[in-house]
Amino acid sequence: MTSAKAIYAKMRSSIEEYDEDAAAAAAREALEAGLDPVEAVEMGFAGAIRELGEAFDRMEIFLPGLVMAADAMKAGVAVLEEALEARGDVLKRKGVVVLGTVEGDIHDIGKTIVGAMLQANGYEVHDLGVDVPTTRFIQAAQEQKAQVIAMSALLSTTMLFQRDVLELLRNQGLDGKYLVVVGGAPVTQEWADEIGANGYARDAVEAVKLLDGWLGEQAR
Ligand code: B1M
Repeated sequence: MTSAKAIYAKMRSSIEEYDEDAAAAAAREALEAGLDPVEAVEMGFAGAIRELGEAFDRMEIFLPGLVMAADAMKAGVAVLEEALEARGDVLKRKGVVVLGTVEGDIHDIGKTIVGAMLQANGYEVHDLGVDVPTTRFIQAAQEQKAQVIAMSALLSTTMLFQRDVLELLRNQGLDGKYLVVVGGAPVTQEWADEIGANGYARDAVEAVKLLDGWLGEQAR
């Protein structure tokens, strides 16, 4: 059987080569080899896409390249996501989460991984997608009778909308009704504290731990 290291190398080069089919094939190989889907995303795909982001920053590659790399990563993540979601079927529901990437922001890979991990760990996740208007988070939380509002932001300009959602909750007298978790590359614990979010998660695994700390007990 191919080693984990060799599979991660294939996953990595599929992103560097903008190859969607190769990314999906490498993700399937990771599953067949029994690798953990979340670890496979981090070890195989995520490092490569972050390095391309840095190359983009240095103007060594251009936006179309980054878009094609992201498409390859999405094709690979979609394969792993299915496996994560299948895992979730056997678990008891711990709580309802509305999740989205904030207004003005179309980055969806990290958010999708967080959603898949939460679902795999027993949460009912309503993924609102990307570029989600501030009011929509609250409306969806009310409609779905959610306990948690989860917001992803990848841009230092759009993370400000996380604060807007919290302000709107306060203005509507809904302060404390929902547990609010924020995340995304520019987001920090300090930012979460500053805007009055209930929690911050660095990655998908941390997000599950955080929500389990809040809601896990009620499912037991
Ligand atoms: Co964009 N982009 N991008 N981009 N992009 C970044 C974020 C950037 C850091 C790249 C760079 O310049 N080095 C930079 C932001 C700078 C800043 O503001 N600090 C940037 C920029 C500038 C832009 C544009 C403005 C470029 C332009 O047009 N000139 C533009 C903005 C578009 C918009 O949103 N309005 C743009 C566009 C794009 C693409 C469309 C090309 C593509 C996105 C495709 C897609 O998502 N469908 C893209 C990509 C791929 C990136 C990088 C390279 C990779 C993001 C990614 O998918 N990472 C990114 C560089 C970087 O992040 N270092 C970059 C992999 C993913 C697994 O990690 O998303 O961090 P991540 O998610 C993690 C954690 O953050 C966390 O868990 C996840 C799993 O571990 N997490 C949460 C995320 N959400 C969470 C929520 C939680 C908890 C944890 O609870 C709710």
